[in-house]
Amino acid sequence: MSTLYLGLDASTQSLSAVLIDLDTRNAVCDISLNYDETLPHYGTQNGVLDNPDPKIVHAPPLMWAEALDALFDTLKAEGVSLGHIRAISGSGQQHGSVYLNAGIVRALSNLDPAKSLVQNLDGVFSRNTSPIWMDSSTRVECDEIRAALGGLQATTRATGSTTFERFTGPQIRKFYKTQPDAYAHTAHVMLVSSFMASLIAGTVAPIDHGDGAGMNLMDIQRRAWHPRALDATAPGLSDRLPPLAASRAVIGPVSRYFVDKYDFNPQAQALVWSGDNPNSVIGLGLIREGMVAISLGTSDTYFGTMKFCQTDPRGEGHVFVSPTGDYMTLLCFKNGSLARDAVRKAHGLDWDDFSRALQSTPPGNDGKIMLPYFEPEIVPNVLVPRVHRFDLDERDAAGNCRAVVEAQMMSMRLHAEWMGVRPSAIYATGGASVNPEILQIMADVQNCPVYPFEVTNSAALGAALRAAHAHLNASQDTPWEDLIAGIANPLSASAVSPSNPAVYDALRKKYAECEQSALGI
Ligand code: XUL
Repeated sequence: MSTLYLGLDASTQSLSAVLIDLDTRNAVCDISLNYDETLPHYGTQNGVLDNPDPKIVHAPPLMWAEALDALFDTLKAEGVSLGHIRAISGSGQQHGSVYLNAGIVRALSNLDPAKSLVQNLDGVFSRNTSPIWMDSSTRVECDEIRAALGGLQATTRATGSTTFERFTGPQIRKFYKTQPDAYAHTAHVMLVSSFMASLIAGTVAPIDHGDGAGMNLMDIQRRAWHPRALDATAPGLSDRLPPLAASRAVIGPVSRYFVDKYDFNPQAQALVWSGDNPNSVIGLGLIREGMVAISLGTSDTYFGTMKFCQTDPRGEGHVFVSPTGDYMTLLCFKNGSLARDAVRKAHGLDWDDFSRALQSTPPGNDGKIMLPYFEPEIVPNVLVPRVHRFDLDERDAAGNCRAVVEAQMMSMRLHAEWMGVRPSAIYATGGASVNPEILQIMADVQNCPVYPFEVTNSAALGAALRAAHAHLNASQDTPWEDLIAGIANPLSASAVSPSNPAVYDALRKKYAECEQSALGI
């Protein structure tokens, strides 16, 4: 019998499944079900509901439950051996919250396989929609909670991040303030991750430390609910939250619902779920301090593993708990491919021309610097977009191409310094990671090797690996290194080594000074 582990990923637009076979070290199944296409009756666009106020972004939690049935129907119809799965875990888009009345406990423990999950969940929601991470409507509540916790630095030290509009605490506070009756009828507040885990396990699931850290409610050092943060958020909140747990925690066997309906083994274990970013840390193999992934997408993100909990005194970055039990950091730079594209288009270039421009200009760009805030920026915090140029002519096409990429890489290095951990290896993912010139600049600025690493579904893969790790470690010691070998490793043959690091030591100082003078910090 093969040894299968299942990882699910309830992301913004789809529910995905990755099934790994540890005997052959292969992903035997990797499927994704798009909410808009498969479940059009919820009326979502890109997985979210339309709202006249662009700051309000919600999704229907019932849709996620229906997607779970649809996904298992598909897997069963395709003949996937669900009965061979030993353990299941999952990943949820971070920060989103689900509100349920007291009826959920009974509904979960009596899930009837003759009905759908949607029918089983009839009448259990105290709020029909879930605010998700794209919601930015809680500025006032952020200010209130931050003030109650003693300001930006105190909040960051206490919960790992300062208050952010999308984080769950400010969202819960807004719900309590604007719909006090519905809040009073709420017996359980769950995250997307813990809601989905509750369905699989047939009981109210704990929230894991990784996703709990994205709520502004968890004491990041003690990994326990933070009583003052709870008080600052909403009355009676501690009674409405589940316990916190390490991400290797087993909730119990899968619910009978899945055994009877989809032929799961009754002994298959249901694990706690975590957020998509903590899961991706595992799916990308970032299991040791100093291992960093840089994703070059619409926005660029920088995330990595650190042993000790350092928080960002400027409040720009986040600290979550990694599934390895270490800490992980996340920095999001809004002007990623957005800015690279804006420069390319402004000079009428295609991507081959852009690469040629990088090849034809020297590392360090003869001291020409750009601050590429084409859009408001998250790191550093820039509210009013503006592109600044220093010793750089706006008409210099090649100089501007190099300047935007060097700026992005220097900004990442500069704004990750608070972590106190220098990267030893960087895994580059996302669309622009296919460009060797961009990776060379990354390697030079960070002065460490860069490995291009194309993975799809790193969150679902990470969840499957977490399931395997927890299941195997119940009977034998299986280090993360052994588990991920050959599954979540990049190809070392394609590494890009630093060749001009010294140039950037000087340029980084100049870049920091330009940033300080432009932003008045
Ligand atoms: C992280 C964040 C996003 C979501 C996307 O803080 O908001 O990455 O987790 O699903």
